[in-house]
Amino acid sequence: MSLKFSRRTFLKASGAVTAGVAAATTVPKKFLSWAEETGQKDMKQIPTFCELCFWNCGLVAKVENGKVVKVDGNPLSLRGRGRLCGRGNAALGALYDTDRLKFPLINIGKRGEPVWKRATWDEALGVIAGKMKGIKEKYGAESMALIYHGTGAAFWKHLMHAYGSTLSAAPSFAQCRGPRDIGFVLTFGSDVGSPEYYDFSKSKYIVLFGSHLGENAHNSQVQDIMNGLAEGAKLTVVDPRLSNIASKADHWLPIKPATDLALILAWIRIIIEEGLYDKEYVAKYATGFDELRAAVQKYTPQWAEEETSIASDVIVRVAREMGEFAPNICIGAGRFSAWYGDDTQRSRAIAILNALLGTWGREGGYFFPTGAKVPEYPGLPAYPEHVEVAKLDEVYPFALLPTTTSIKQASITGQPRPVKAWFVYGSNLMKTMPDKEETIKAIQNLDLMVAIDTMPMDIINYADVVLPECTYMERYDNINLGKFKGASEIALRQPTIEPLWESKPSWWITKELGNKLGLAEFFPWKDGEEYLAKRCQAGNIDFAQLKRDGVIISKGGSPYITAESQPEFGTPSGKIELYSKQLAENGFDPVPQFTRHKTPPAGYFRLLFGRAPLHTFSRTTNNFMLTDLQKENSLWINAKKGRELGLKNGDYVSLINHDGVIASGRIKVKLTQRLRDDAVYMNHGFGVHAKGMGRANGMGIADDDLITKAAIDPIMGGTALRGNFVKIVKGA
Ligand SMILES: Nc1nc2c(c(=O)[nH]1)N[C@H]1C(S)=C(S)[C@@H](COP(=O)(O)OP(=O)(O)OC[C@H]3O[C@@H](n4cnc5c(=O)[nH]c(N)nc54)[C@H](O)[C@@H]3O)O[C@H]1N2
Ligand SMILES: Nc1nc2c(c(=O)[nH]1)N[C@H]1C(S)=C(S)[C@@H](COP(=O)(O)OP(=O)(O)OC[C@H]3O[C@@H](n4cnc5c(=O)[nH]c(N)nc54)[C@H](O)[C@@H]3O)O[C@H]1N2
Ligand code: SF4
Ligand SMILES: [Mo]
Repeated sequence: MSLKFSRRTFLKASGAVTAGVAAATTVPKKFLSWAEETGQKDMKQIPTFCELCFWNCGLVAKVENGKVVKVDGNPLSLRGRGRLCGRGNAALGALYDTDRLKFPLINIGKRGEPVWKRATWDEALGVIAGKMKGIKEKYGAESMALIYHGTGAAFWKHLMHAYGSTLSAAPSFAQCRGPRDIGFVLTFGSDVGSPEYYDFSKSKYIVLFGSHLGENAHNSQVQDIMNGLAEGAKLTVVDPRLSNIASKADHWLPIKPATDLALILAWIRIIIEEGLYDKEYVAKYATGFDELRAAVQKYTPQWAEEETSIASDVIVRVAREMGEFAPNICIGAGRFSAWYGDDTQRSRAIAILNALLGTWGREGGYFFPTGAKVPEYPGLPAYPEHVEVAKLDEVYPFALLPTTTSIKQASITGQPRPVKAWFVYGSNLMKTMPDKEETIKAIQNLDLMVAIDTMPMDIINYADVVLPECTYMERYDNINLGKFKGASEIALRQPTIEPLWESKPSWWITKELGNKLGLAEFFPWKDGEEYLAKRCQAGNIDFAQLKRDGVIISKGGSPYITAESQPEFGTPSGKIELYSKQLAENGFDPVPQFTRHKTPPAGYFRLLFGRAPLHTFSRTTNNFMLTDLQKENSLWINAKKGRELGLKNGDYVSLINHDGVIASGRIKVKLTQRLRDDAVYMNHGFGVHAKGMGRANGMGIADDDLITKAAIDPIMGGTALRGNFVKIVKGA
């Protein structure tokens, strides 16, 4: 295997533009005097940040008599800029949900058919520690895996490392961003960050594939694109569905699903053949231009029209517009990219298109971010030496991080080495990973399964022990570092009230469990506050200011290429790789090539899904402030096609997939002209099966019930979720 890039090289690429620390910003006075102005003198205002999705916008909680009564955006936060999205405003609905997990639980029944016994923390952690010791003795510490999503996972990673395992994976990689990240790392030697390094507000032209911004409600990014459009940026959106952002576009290209790569390759060809690319930029920064040119010759506009159903003259016109506005153009990399199985190659093609147009490091394209660092807690002992055992992701040579896909496979087969225990932190795997049967099989093979969650979600029913974490409004978490244009952000999560019921923060749970495992020396901090204060002190960061303002912003760094600020590409050649030798050496196409995907058989539709603007996956589906606004999902069907099938708006139907799997529950029909007639569309996150989720249980249908097939991206192990076909069954 010749995996030439490493986390270090890619960090180096972004480190090149790390800023010096500049003058600190403070909260405007008006903002601080809010309580006085409104006569609420007893009202405390505590800044922290949101965890209702991973944008982590800064918020300020208004707390009266030990109760949070309101949240507002923190004007200093670079992720929110004083605003919260609809979900972020519903913090009280997450905090005061009476369905929350309140006590540790031990399953005295079976996995999948639990019988819960309420336990004390001491008892629950004792059971886990006992099992962990046994597993380490029998199979080695590396047989224990952490599967995670969210800020609090940092403490769990620390515990795992101290115990001796480095095995951790996130569905937000293999089931989400992984293909995009790897496609860009292979091309530019850097991923596109989170928040993405899009310079939308300065763009003259924007192209999006899917990326339904506005429904995908990442706060500052939505603000940026709207600012860009207000300033006159032109927009092309490629999407089989007229998404909200497509409705604002100059061109909506309702592409045949699964054919984006054909369109991108045709665009690459036109841009090369018509000489629309940035010749100086390509000559200076890129390698492999001639090989690229030769490899895309066959992808003519006429050929692409056949594949994509987009008229060839439209394809040519948009390519020429891109050339006209280059380099102040941002061709979005997307975020959820685990679509069809060749996703790394599609993402690479998007990266190549950006490279040809010279958008990397250019105004209105991709900016160079400014990063910040906070030192680790001082004086911690070294982690036990990591003994190299068989790599789980050997078969996916460019899986930069271990994947849930490989952990699942190793849990079932014991190959290339056994995985015998899972900690699942903040990840509702039953809805998140494709092929539930297989996920259940993997879990049934484990010796220990622990879920750390805030809500009684589907996943907890498969756990042996459930640990109730308090919500983000009640705890300290690890420091959050953000890289932005010309500024970095250090953000603090701090409790706005004491944890409710017997829920506890992760810093506490991991410390107690660490003590029981004989690892006390790895947890020397008295509490979460002291942990954070010491780290800040070690980095000369004013912790008092951080507590008061919620964030510390440092300005500096050059966002664009200038004579003094030259890009560094963390690829093996040190250049943008239009042709990838690494891919060729590992048996993959060095320049992306099109392969045709299956289309739905007669009577079936392709199942497409996306985000509900006012929900985050399943994590908000029980939130009483949000269920008021949307309590179930609906099934979008092309109006003409729907009428042919005898369907009316508001009818309830059920769905069966190509493998004969029937989704439980029913879903409301929405007939629309905003969707092609070969696909149906729904919001992900609904159709929650867990009984303890009072408001969410049984509302709508779960896309995940129907995703039984997932092509695996051979390059990095991502599981493609959009290769499933469904039939509509009337009269549900
Ligand atoms: N409100 C809200 N916002 C969220 C989240 C949330 O849960 N709620 N989740 C966040 C997370 S983790 C992520 S990863 C992002 C995901 O959000 P995105 O990265 O924007 O997801 P996409 O899959 O790119 O976009 C969905 C769109 O892709 C279209 N689509 C389907 N198939 C195809 C195809 O073959 N080609 C093309 N061109 N388009 C297609 C669908 O019609 C839909 O409009 O959203 C984030 N933002
Ligand atoms: N079918 C299908 N599968 C998908 C997707 C899809 O659209 N359709 N989307 C994919 C994408 S883009 C992503 S990013 C992944 C995300 O999938 P996951 O990693 O599963 O992330 P979430 O769905 O946000 O996880 C929510 C879980 O975290 C819990 N939780 C919420 N807050 C906290 C907290 O503060 N502490 C703890 N300990 N737990 C908390 C919730 O109760 C819930 O159980 O799913 C992927 N899988
Ligand atoms: S985008 Fe909305 S849900 Fe996500 S962190 Fe920001 S306010 Fe919270
Ligand atoms: Mo995601």
